[in-house]
Amino acid sequence: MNYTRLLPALVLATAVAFAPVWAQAPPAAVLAVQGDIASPLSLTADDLAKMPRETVSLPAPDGTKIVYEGVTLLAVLQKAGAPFGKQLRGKVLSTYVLAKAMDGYQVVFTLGELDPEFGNETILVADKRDGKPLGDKQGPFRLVCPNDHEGARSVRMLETLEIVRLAK
Ligand SMILES: Nc1nc2c(c(=O)[nH]1)N[C@H]1C(S)=C(S)[C@@H](COP(=O)(O)O)O[C@H]1N2
Ligand SMILES: [Mo]
Repeated sequence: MNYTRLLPALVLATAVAFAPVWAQAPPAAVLAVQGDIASPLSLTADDLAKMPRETVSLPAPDGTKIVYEGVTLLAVLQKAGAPFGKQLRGKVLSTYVLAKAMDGYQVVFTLGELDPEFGNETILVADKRDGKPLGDKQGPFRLVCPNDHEGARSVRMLETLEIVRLAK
Protein backbone atom coordinates (compact mmCIF):
# COMPACT_ATOMS: atom_id res chain seq x y z
CA MET A 1 0.00 0.00 0.00
CA ASN A 2 1.37 3.46 -0.93
CA TYR A 3 0.21 5.72 1.86
CA THR A 4 1.85 8.79 0.32
CA ARG A 5 -0.52 8.54 -2.62
CA LEU A 6 -3.49 8.11 -0.29
CA LEU A 7 -2.67 11.23 1.70
CA PRO A 8 -4.36 13.87 -0.56
CA ALA A 9 -7.56 11.79 -0.56
CA LEU A 10 -7.42 11.52 3.24
CA VAL A 11 -6.95 15.27 3.63
CA LEU A 12 -9.88 15.87 1.28
CA ALA A 13 -12.13 13.39 3.08
CA THR A 14 -11.33 15.03 6.44
CA ALA A 15 -12.06 18.48 5.04
CA VAL A 16 -15.40 17.34 3.61
CA ALA A 17 -16.35 15.61 6.86
CA PHE A 18 -15.59 18.66 9.04
CA ALA A 19 -16.71 21.41 6.64
CA PRO A 20 -20.19 21.74 8.20
CA VAL A 21 -18.60 22.22 11.65
CA TRP A 22 -16.08 24.83 10.46
CA ALA A 23 -18.62 26.70 8.36
CA GLN A 24 -21.02 27.08 11.29
CA ALA A 25 -21.13 30.66 12.55
CA PRO A 26 -21.42 31.07 16.35
CA PRO A 27 -25.10 31.20 17.32
CA ALA A 28 -26.51 34.74 17.42
CA ALA A 29 -27.05 36.06 20.95
CA VAL A 30 -30.70 36.30 21.93
CA LEU A 31 -32.67 38.31 24.42
CA ALA A 32 -35.50 36.13 25.79
CA VAL A 33 -38.80 37.79 26.75
CA GLN A 34 -40.75 35.23 28.73
CA GLY A 35 -42.99 34.54 31.72
CA ASP A 36 -46.66 35.48 32.19
CA ILE A 37 -47.01 36.90 28.71
CA ALA A 38 -49.10 36.35 25.55
CA SER A 39 -46.26 35.84 23.03
CA PRO A 40 -42.86 34.90 24.48
CA LEU A 41 -40.03 36.10 22.23
CA SER A 42 -36.41 35.46 21.44
CA LEU A 43 -34.95 38.64 19.98
CA THR A 44 -31.65 38.82 18.11
CA ALA A 45 -29.75 42.01 17.25
CA ASP A 46 -31.31 41.72 13.76
CA ASP A 47 -34.81 41.67 15.27
CA LEU A 48 -34.05 44.74 17.39
CA ALA A 49 -32.61 46.52 14.34
CA LYS A 50 -36.03 46.26 12.62
CA MET A 51 -37.93 47.79 15.56
CA PRO A 52 -38.40 51.55 16.17
CA ARG A 53 -34.97 52.85 17.25
CA GLU A 54 -34.33 55.37 20.00
CA THR A 55 -31.21 57.02 21.36
CA VAL A 56 -30.32 58.17 24.86
CA SER A 57 -27.39 60.48 25.65
CA LEU A 58 -25.65 60.23 29.00
CA PRO A 59 -22.85 62.40 30.37
CA ALA A 60 -19.49 60.57 30.38
CA PRO A 61 -17.07 61.03 33.31
CA ASP A 62 -14.70 63.02 31.04
CA GLY A 63 -17.38 65.64 30.23
CA THR A 64 -18.26 64.21 26.80
CA LYS A 65 -21.42 62.28 26.04
CA ILE A 66 -22.17 58.58 25.58
CA VAL A 67 -24.92 57.86 23.06
CA TYR A 68 -26.74 54.55 23.56
CA GLU A 69 -29.00 53.28 20.79
CA GLY A 70 -31.64 50.57 20.86
CA VAL A 71 -35.34 49.90 21.40
CA THR A 72 -37.38 51.02 24.41
CA LEU A 73 -38.15 48.37 27.02
CA LEU A 74 -41.81 49.40 26.55
CA ALA A 75 -41.71 48.50 22.82
CA VAL A 76 -39.97 45.17 23.51
CA LEU A 77 -42.56 44.23 26.15
CA GLN A 78 -45.46 45.39 23.93
CA LYS A 79 -44.16 43.17 21.12
CA ALA A 80 -44.37 40.24 23.53
CA GLY A 81 -47.97 41.13 24.41
CA ALA A 82 -47.43 42.62 27.88
CA PRO A 83 -50.47 44.58 29.15
CA PHE A 84 -50.19 48.36 28.79
CA GLY A 85 -52.65 51.22 28.31
CA LYS A 86 -56.25 50.31 29.11
CA GLN A 87 -55.16 46.72 29.91
CA LEU A 88 -52.92 47.99 32.68
CA ARG A 89 -55.49 48.63 35.39
CA GLY A 90 -56.50 47.08 38.69
CA LYS A 91 -54.62 43.98 39.79
CA VAL A 92 -52.66 43.90 36.50
CA LEU A 93 -50.70 46.83 37.98
CA SER A 94 -48.94 44.36 40.26
CA THR A 95 -47.10 42.97 37.19
CA TYR A 96 -43.33 43.41 37.09
CA VAL A 97 -40.39 42.67 34.81
CA LEU A 98 -37.37 40.82 36.14
CA ALA A 99 -34.31 41.75 34.05
CA LYS A 100 -31.63 39.05 34.30
CA ALA A 101 -28.01 39.20 33.14
CA MET A 102 -25.47 36.58 32.10
CA ASP A 103 -23.54 37.07 35.37
CA GLY A 104 -26.65 36.39 37.49
CA TYR A 105 -27.27 40.06 38.24
CA GLN A 106 -30.97 40.91 38.29
CA VAL A 107 -33.21 43.92 38.88
CA VAL A 108 -36.92 44.66 38.67
CA PHE A 109 -39.07 47.21 36.83
CA THR A 110 -42.83 47.53 37.11
CA LEU A 111 -45.10 47.84 34.07
CA GLY A 112 -46.60 50.90 35.77
CA GLU A 113 -43.35 52.85 35.74
CA LEU A 114 -42.92 52.20 31.99
CA ASP A 115 -46.51 52.83 30.82
CA PRO A 116 -46.96 56.29 29.21
CA GLU A 117 -50.18 56.77 31.25
CA PHE A 118 -48.35 56.16 34.54
CA GLY A 119 -44.62 56.63 35.12
CA ASN A 120 -43.76 57.08 31.42
CA GLU A 121 -40.14 56.21 32.24
CA THR A 122 -37.91 55.66 29.20
CA ILE A 123 -35.74 52.59 29.71
CA LEU A 124 -33.68 51.56 26.69
CA VAL A 125 -32.73 48.04 25.62
CA ALA A 126 -29.50 49.19 24.00
CA ASP A 127 -27.41 47.28 21.47
CA LYS A 128 -25.08 50.11 20.41
CA ARG A 129 -22.91 52.64 22.19
CA ASP A 130 -21.57 55.57 20.16
CA GLY A 131 -22.65 53.74 17.00
CA LYS A 132 -20.80 50.51 17.75
CA PRO A 133 -22.10 47.13 19.00
CA LEU A 134 -21.62 46.67 22.75
CA GLY A 135 -18.54 44.74 23.92
CA ASP A 136 -18.44 41.56 26.02
CA LYS A 137 -18.79 43.15 29.50
CA GLN A 138 -21.58 45.45 28.28
CA GLY A 139 -23.65 43.49 25.83
CA PRO A 140 -24.60 42.43 23.33
CA PHE A 141 -27.68 43.92 25.02
CA ARG A 142 -27.96 46.16 28.06
CA LEU A 143 -30.50 48.37 29.77
CA VAL A 144 -29.97 52.12 30.06
CA CYS A 145 -32.02 54.07 32.63
CA PRO A 146 -31.33 57.74 31.87
CA ASN A 147 -33.42 59.11 34.76
CA ASP A 148 -31.96 56.86 37.47
CA HIS A 149 -29.41 58.74 39.59
CA GLU A 150 -27.45 55.52 40.12
CA GLY A 151 -26.25 53.10 37.43
CA ALA A 152 -27.28 49.94 39.27
CA ARG A 153 -30.47 49.19 37.30
CA SER A 154 -28.73 49.64 33.95
CA VAL A 155 -28.25 45.89 33.57
CA ARG A 156 -25.31 44.97 31.35
CA MET A 157 -25.11 41.62 29.50
CA LEU A 158 -28.91 41.44 29.57
CA GLU A 159 -30.12 37.92 28.81
CA THR A 160 -33.76 37.57 29.92
CA LEU A 161 -36.78 39.75 30.60
CA GLU A 162 -39.24 37.76 32.68
CA ILE A 163 -42.75 39.13 33.12
CA VAL A 164 -44.34 38.17 36.42
CA ARG A 165 -48.05 38.74 37.13
CA LEU A 166 -48.41 38.68 40.90
CA ALA A 167 -52.22 38.76 40.85
CA LYS A 168 -53.96 36.34 38.48
N1 LIG B 1 -24.90 42.39 34.58
C1 LIG B 1 -24.59 43.38 35.43
N2 LIG B 1 -25.04 44.61 35.16
C2 LIG B 1 -24.74 45.62 35.99
C3 LIG B 1 -23.98 45.40 37.17
C4 LIG B 1 -23.52 44.09 37.42
O1 LIG B 1 -22.85 43.78 38.41
N3 LIG B 1 -23.84 43.11 36.52
N4 LIG B 1 -23.68 46.47 37.99
C5 LIG B 1 -24.52 47.68 37.89
C6 LIG B 1 -23.92 48.83 38.51
S1 LIG B 1 -23.91 48.83 40.21
C7 LIG B 1 -23.45 49.90 37.79
S2 LIG B 1 -22.92 51.32 38.55
C8 LIG B 1 -23.38 49.87 36.30
C9 LIG B 1 -22.00 50.21 35.79
O2 LIG B 1 -21.88 50.03 34.41
P1 LIG B 1 -21.86 51.26 33.40
O3 LIG B 1 -20.92 52.27 33.94
O4 LIG B 1 -21.43 50.70 32.09
O5 LIG B 1 -23.28 51.77 33.34
O6 LIG B 1 -23.74 48.57 35.79
C10 LIG B 1 -24.85 48.04 36.42
N5 LIG B 1 -25.21 46.86 35.69
MO1 LIG C 1 -23.09 50.89 40.84
